[in-house]
Amino acid sequence: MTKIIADSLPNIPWQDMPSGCSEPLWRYSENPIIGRHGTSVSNSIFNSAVVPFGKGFAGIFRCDDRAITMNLYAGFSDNGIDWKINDFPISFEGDMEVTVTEYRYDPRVTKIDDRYYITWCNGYHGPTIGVGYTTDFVTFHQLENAFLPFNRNGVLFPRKINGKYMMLSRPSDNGHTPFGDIFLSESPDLTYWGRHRHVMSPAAFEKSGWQCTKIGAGPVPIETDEGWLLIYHGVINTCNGFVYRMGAALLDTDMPEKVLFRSRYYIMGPEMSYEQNGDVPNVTFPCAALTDADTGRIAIYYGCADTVTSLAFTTAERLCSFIKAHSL
Ligand code: BMA
Repeated sequence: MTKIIADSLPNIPWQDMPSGCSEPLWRYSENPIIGRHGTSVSNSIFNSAVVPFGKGFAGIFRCDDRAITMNLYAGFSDNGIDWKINDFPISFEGDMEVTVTEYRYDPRVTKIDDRYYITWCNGYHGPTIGVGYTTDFVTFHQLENAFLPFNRNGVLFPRKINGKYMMLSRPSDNGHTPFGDIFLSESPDLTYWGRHRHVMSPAAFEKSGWQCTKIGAGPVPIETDEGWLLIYHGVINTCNGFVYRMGAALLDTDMPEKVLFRSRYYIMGPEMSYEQNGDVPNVTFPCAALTDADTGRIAIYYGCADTVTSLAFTTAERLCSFIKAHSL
């Protein structure tokens, strides 16, 4: 049995696996959990991140407003399913050269010590990785951008490894990047990042076509007794445009640049109408996962068609067995 090494979360949102399910993940029956008009100003709410907070949950949401301005909004929930999201975007305190907002999107959140760290794709003369933190989801502090433009999908590990903060990221271009590998960088202080290491490239089309164009880290990696469980997105370019599916890999605990297993088959892709239809069709884009160490349960939050937010479930054991049985 694969064991999750983290806190227990008895109130993790959950639905049992439907009988006869043969997939590694199954969807929440009431998806999507957040509709496009989840706030009074939103055009769409997707690619968002949640964490346990107080007796319930808090989150950082990507809301594109009705001017299609991409920004981050805080939200709160008692059960992880019904969310109340602020009508106003987060405003960060910090160096004004860095806090000036061009655009912000695709947040991830992880708790390290007593701070909830947020990483996101931050417009600073092109997309790069913004970093900030909060302790209360009311006041937000912004640190230096982690990297030079252009970069996306910056995801922090939930603890230091060998005494250093660790971040996955995906160097990119200024447009809808037709390439992309996942890299690992380390930092002593969350300001200066270096010792960059290659982790994974897109797969060869012949071997695993769904992830042959680009890949990017999804939720914060989940620590297990078999390594870091990384859920990621993989993209193929088709005659109808990009299709975003989800995959998973196991990375070495002490050297996360070392890939132990990586799924050849996708673990979920756009199949439901809310995943296939929306502002950008055929996108399933995971940005957060809640875990319960006692039961091994995992609840994955993912954006659907760049329009709404949904929930899917699995267990560490089910997902890791799947990756190992169908490894690239
Ligand atoms: C990526 C990002 C994501 C988005 C995806 C599909 O480049 O912009 O936010 O979900 O494209 O449009």
